[in-house]
Amino acid sequence: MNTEEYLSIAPEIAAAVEKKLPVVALESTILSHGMPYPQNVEFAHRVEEIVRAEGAVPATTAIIGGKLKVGLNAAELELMCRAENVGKVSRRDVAVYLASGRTGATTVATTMLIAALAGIKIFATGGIGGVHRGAAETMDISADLQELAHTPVAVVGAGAKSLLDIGLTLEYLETMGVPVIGVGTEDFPAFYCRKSGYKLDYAASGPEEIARILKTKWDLGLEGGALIANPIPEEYELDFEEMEAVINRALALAEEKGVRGKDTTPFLLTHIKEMTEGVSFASNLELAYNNARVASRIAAALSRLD
Ligand code: PSU
Ligand code: MN
Repeated sequence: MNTEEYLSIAPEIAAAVEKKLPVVALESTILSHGMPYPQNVEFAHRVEEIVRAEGAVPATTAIIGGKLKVGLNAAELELMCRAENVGKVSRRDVAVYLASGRTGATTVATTMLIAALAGIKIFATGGIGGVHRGAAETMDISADLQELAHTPVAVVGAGAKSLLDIGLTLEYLETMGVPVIGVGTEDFPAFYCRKSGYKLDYAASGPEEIARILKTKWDLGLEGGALIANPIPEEYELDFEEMEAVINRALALAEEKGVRGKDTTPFLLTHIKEMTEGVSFASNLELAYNNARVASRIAAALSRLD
């Protein structure tokens, strides 16, 4: 493999990886295609501050100027947040964007891929992509799930939005051998809600236990990552039934407009936000901050074990 010429890692991050200090990867699709400008700028900085406050180094990823960037400066964060001519880059798009010098925001799948190339093991996001409702017909299954099956990075997320088929998403992860570990809960969380109605097999007691599970998995050479399911803090939780109604309306609108492929997730997110008059946005911010906090603690625990 010849990855050096495509990777641009901030010196602080490269040094931390080298010394096995805690580093937490962060994605940029959440900035460019998941949040409005300029609120996303504040979020981008705040989430990095939270990682630092926990004693870890933040590593936001993106594709800029023909490079896989690991660690963005303020101007680069601004570029991703303005999102003018910034595409949404999943695994299949990576080579096209690099070779043609396009600017792209990284999804969960691509952030995992880049993190692994950079030697980063822990990644915090909001929620993962998954099996969409109606996938039996559309075959719309996020590349995030295949990435979790094959790439050795643990993703800390607040479960998945119920715009997805959560049951099928969990089945898929089981088939692909991806551990799904609840943070202090046996309920798989549904992003805005602490419970999705689906149960998990494992509730970890804390970061140390999660770090031990990850180390064991990777020591054994078991391929792939893990999903660390971290529920939204109670005080920011939204009502499940109300969110279901909103999500159903957004899904109906997507159907009516014939939205397909990679546009589906951003379309649904935008409309959910509009329909909830921004209430869901405040919850979205808080769950992502909480994931960054937990991810940093897991990264620190893993660094102590290594
Ligand atoms: N779910 C969210 N917010 C997001 C995403 C998913 O609640 O911002 C983004 C993530 O970057 C995720 C991507 O990796 O959407 C999944 O897109 P797709 O379904 O097209 O694979
Ligand atoms: Mn899709």
